[in-house]
Amino acid sequence: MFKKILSTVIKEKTQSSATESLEQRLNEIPNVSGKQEIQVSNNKLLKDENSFQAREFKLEDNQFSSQVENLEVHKVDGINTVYYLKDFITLRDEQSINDEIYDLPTNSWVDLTYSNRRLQKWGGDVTQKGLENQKSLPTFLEALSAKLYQSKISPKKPNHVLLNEYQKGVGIMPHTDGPLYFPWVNSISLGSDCIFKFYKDMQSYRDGVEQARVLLEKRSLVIFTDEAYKEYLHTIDDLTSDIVLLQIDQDESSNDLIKVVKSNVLNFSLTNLKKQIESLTLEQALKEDILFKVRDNPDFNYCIEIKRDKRISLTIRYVPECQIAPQN
Ligand SMILES: O=C(O)CCC(=O)C(=O)O
Repeated sequence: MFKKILSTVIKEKTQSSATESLEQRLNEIPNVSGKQEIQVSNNKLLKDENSFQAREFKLEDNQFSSQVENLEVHKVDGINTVYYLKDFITLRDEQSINDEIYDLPTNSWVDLTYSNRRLQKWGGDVTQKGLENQKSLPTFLEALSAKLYQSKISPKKPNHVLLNEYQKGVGIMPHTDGPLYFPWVNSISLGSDCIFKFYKDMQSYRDGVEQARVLLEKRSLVIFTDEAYKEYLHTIDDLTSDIVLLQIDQDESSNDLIKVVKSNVLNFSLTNLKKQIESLTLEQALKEDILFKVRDNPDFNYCIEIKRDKRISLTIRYVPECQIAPQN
């Protein structure tokens, strides 16, 4: 019989506490070890390697399997220190990572009582002293960590992963990731696109004054570091679809392919969505209900509605060995 691992229910408190590092509260969650104790008839405890930890996993090769020459080509214009890499993983990788996630022990999930979101943490407990109770990552997460590091995208080899599973319509409150991580977040999206927003502080959020809006497409990697990590809150709205606004200065009867002049998502020029829209004429896109007209907006005249689905994100970070005490 497997040793009972407590299932923990985390209760997030009020809105203001959502800006605290969720990670600090996550340390209440027991780690799921690669080894579990199996009780046999003579009462002796044996150790057995879990299949999810031991099994082989290989990511498919793509343009990010080798060194990325210049991360700056993936920089999101209009906000400092945010990078967006579409198709960081292949379609097949997306499916196999998804399969691996649902093969993990079901007791690794932590349900949030206030939200239709649940999460898992891998790697250990994030503390002032660094990563405690450190555990090796399941092989598929180790493969992603290695890909990020070997491609020289991530300056540190990630040792910690948070999996968030969002049901359709569910997002995450504005928060920062706190000082215990190396300030470089790698976040991969599976299953659904969504819009990710940055705000200066809670007051700006309440006032609806956002700093940036970035489209996260499935299979993409978004990175935020330095200023965007330290100075902004990040959030995903609770919505069943996201609207991307566009400015297109073309005649509807023109046979030319669409050329988007401007969008309200800052990374539009880096997305697959741009490629898809700009492969159509305006007439086609309107006829097929891909684009819709926007009225009474001085900046944008068309929009696209992107329906959400269940989404999983993998937040892949590095926790330094120990925190360096500030010098006085
Ligand atoms: O789902 C995401 O992309 C964001 C997750 C997040 O903000 C976090 O894990 O702190």
